[in-house]
Amino acid sequence: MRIDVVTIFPEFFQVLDVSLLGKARQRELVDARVHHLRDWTSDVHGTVDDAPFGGGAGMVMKPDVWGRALDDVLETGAHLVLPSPAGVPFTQAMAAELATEPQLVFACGRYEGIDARVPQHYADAGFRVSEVSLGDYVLNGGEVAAYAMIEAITRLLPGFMGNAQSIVEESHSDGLLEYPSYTRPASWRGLEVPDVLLSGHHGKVAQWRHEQQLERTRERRPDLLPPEA
Ligand code: 6GU
Repeated sequence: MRIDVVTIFPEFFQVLDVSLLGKARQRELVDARVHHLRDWTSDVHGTVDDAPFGGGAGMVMKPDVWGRALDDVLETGAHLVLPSPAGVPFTQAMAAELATEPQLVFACGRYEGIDARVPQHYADAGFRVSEVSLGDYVLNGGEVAAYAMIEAITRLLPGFMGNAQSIVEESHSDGLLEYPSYTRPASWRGLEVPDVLLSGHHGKVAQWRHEQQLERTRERRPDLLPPEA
């Protein structure tokens, strides 16, 4: 998979060199490239933003600069992703869909966002375009959100993870939160591991874990459960 990131803070993405994602890049499973938006500015100051039409606080990123950048970076069949607190919620299902795309281009906005004609133009030009939010809180810009999405997406690529079963069993892949996990010692600071996990009875372990998933989900994320019959 090819991933391009366009940002005014390319140094944020040094994180792409480390961890499992760094290894995936070394193994050429992921070809990730980071671009500096200012490379596409046309004035000596490298201006990327301007005051909003209609007035109001903050600055808006200029469509002409973004247009030159994205014209250069988007290849045929690319999916353009714009991280934004005003986007649709990013989910595990969306991560799985994006993991099947040949090229993802993340356009990281700062300030009050990118001129709204930019996503409109690339959608009109036939690209898939998604404005996506991580959740109901505000970050200073799209960079941290883009990295979170890149991590969620790339770990689903075939061959990325050593243990495919750990993806199947984890939180959200079955619509429920994950069950609690324990390791040695069986007794720690007066707290005991649940007996059933020491029983060696695989059927009972599976049943207990499913009950724990339901209980946790009821408690922490009732919105994930189907409405009660
Ligand atoms: Cl994707 N961007 C910004 N700036 N803030 C956010 C977000 C994205 N998701 C949640 N908050």
